[in-house]
Amino acid sequence: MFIDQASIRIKAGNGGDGVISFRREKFIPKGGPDGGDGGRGGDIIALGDENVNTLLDYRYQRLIKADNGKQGGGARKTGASGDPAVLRLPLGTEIFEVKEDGKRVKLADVTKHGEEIVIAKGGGGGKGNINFTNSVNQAPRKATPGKLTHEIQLELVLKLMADVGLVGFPNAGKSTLLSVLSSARPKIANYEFTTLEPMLGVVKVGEYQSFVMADIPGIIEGAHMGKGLGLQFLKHIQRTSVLLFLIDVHTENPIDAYRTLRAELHLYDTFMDKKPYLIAVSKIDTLTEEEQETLLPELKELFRRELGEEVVAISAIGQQNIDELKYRLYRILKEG
Ligand SMILES: Nc1nc2c(ncn2[C@@H]2O[C@H](COP(=O)(O)OP(=O)(O)OP(=O)(O)O)[C@@H](O)[C@H]2O)c(=O)[nH]1
Ligand SMILES: [Mg+2]
Repeated sequence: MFIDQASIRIKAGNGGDGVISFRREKFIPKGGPDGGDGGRGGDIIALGDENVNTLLDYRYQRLIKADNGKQGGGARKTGASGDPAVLRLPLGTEIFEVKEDGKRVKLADVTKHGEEIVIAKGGGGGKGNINFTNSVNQAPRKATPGKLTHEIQLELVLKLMADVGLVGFPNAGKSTLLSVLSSARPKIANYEFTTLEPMLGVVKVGEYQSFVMADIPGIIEGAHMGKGLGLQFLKHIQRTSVLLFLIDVHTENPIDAYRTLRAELHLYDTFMDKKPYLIAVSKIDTLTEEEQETLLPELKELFRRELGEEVVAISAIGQQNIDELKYRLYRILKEG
């Protein structure tokens, strides 16, 4: 199951206490102080892991604790440090602390594989009585306790990391396109809202280059008010560099369709307006040869006239202009 949001509580380890202890040795009646320091508590660490794709694990783990530091010992022994607790997170996870008043403060954004970020530090160990000896007091009966940590409420939000995000009405052929361009195998069917969760695919460009494309559920008018599957999935294309609008060639009014998609995106996040993009008309294999020669140029001209846009006409199933689309997307990506 794909889960892109989770609430958890975390608690870094407490510091171990420092101890009061005195040397006891044969023939030495009064040994000096030898109480060691407490160990540090374990940290809570976020670790980016490209093999993790969902926040599912965190749905069921409500409190994640790191180990406490151990108390110090005699003979100047420092207590053992507590083991950290490591949260393995999918790349693209944003970590927020939720304060008591409900305010959210961003703590980290996990974007790289292997990247480690300390989310909460373990408490420092207390001082043992060896630290309190001075010229006046050679036998201090003083040690300090380890530092206590407290629980923190976190919210994890996964925003997939992709270069190109697919935007279109349901049934436009988004998943089919991803399946043709990459080795991803999304569910494809001739009904609306086939795709219920986002999926990523790696698109190879030439021998050495590639980019990542994200397929998300279809968008309909009113999505910003929760219609259809709503706009919750748009967060997964929020940080893509390029948007690819896909419009079924049989759409009655393709210009309106494009404007509707734009409006919904805008209502979700005005930043979407600023992203580089490309518009493609899909399923052109369903047109007769004659229609391809008459209707397509008309459609392209319409987009030029009304919006000043150059659209690409493609067929995923018929493999028409798929390479052109790929290279154009790649060029836009490189140019930014
Ligand atoms: N003839 C033809 N059919 C296509 C093409 N691309 C997609 N289709 C068909 O259109 C239907 C919808 O395709 P999907 O890829 O599931 O569409 P989608 O945009 O992912 O749909 P949602 O996930 O519901 O938003 C399927 O029956 C596909 O076989 C194409 O290039 N040519
Ligand atoms: Mg789909």
